[in-house]
Amino acid sequence: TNQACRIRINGMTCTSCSSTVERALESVNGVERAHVALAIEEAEIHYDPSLVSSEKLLEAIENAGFEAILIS
Ligand code: 9UX
Repeated sequence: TNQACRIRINGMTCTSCSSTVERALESVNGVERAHVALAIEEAEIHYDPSLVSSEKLLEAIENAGFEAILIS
């Protein structure tokens, strides 16, 4: 793993929401670790760019039911 990105997540209102997103991200092949901060509505994800792209990470969040916007 040698890449990290930050994603803004809209629609999370409780810790179950943020846990759901975290699990969704960590289940994606190529993701090493994902941290979702509910208070600031952001995720930081470390991943292997040869296996997965930030676009796929956005998709995983959207599929879990939340709006996702790439920050960096
Ligand atoms: Mo918490 Mo989130 O009760 O979709 S799980 S609001």
